[in-house]
Amino acid sequence: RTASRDTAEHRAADEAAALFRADVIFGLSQPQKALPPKYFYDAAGSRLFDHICRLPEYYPTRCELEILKARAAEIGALAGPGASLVEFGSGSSIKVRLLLDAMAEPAAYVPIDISGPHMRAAVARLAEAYPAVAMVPVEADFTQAVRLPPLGEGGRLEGRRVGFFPGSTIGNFTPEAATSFLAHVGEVLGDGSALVIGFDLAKDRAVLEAAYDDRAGITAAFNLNLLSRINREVGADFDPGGFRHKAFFNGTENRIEMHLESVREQAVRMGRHHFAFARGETIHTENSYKFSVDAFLAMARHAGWRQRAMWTDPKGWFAVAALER
Ligand code: AVJ
Repeated sequence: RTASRDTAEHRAADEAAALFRADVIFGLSQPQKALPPKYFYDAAGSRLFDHICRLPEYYPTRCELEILKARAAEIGALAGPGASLVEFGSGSSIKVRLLLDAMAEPAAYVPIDISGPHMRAAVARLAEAYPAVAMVPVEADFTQAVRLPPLGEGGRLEGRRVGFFPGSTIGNFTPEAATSFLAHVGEVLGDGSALVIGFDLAKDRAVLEAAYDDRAGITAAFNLNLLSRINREVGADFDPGGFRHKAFFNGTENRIEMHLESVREQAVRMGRHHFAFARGETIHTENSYKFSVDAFLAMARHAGWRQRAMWTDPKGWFAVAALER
């Protein structure tokens, strides 16, 4: 270990790698093997996800953009002048432009994302378009406790703090975990803050299943990329060709489930660990919960948020809530 490697940044990277390894070993040791969906987003996975958002079957992005465009002025008004926008899981930071354009003199944009390089590239593009807005990227796993950096003359974020959590990423959490996450976001943003949050609505099974199993196979590639990432970063020997993408709506739990199904009996090695797969056995890689407006609002209320506004697209497929505390 050289001195130059021993920087805070490298220590953080080593820690993240150790956590990834531990999460993989834990997840693959369960009776129902499972992996956390946050690990989809390495460089290749982030690019595949951006592709998913443009697929004809993947309606959430288009529906949400339609709502945000129609309601941008209202969101700008509730933010008020000089507000700071904090985005949880910012990815390519495309939707946020609609909000920044509608806000009066936004003070700062604070994207929080687990995929550092992808986020920094997006922030560099944004900084050019919004030279007056302070760009404060935070490379962090927003499902863990995050602290906002101090900002502004008083060492605090200026203006109102407006959280932005688009895309129905809240649907990755179980309802219990979603409620505690919403409470955590409330503590991070503080009293007097607002939260603009998108969530996906229950709808026809065929529409849902097509959105998570597109004809071009991009969602399949996104799901399978997780195995290549584990091979590369944790030193496993998955044969991605030995698994197939599976996505279905679980009507009891109101969620799309994604799995990777082993097409044959096989074993996977990871250092001294050894994971056996029966033919047809799956790794559960993602839940994407679909909500009713009432069920969503019940979670938000339990987490200490009040409803300020609730909007849906004309088809009633997706919803955006504006919450306050
Ligand atoms: C980023 C969690 C909102 O659940 O729709 C898209 C991820 N997975 N296609 C979703 C995803 C497969 C997406 N979220």
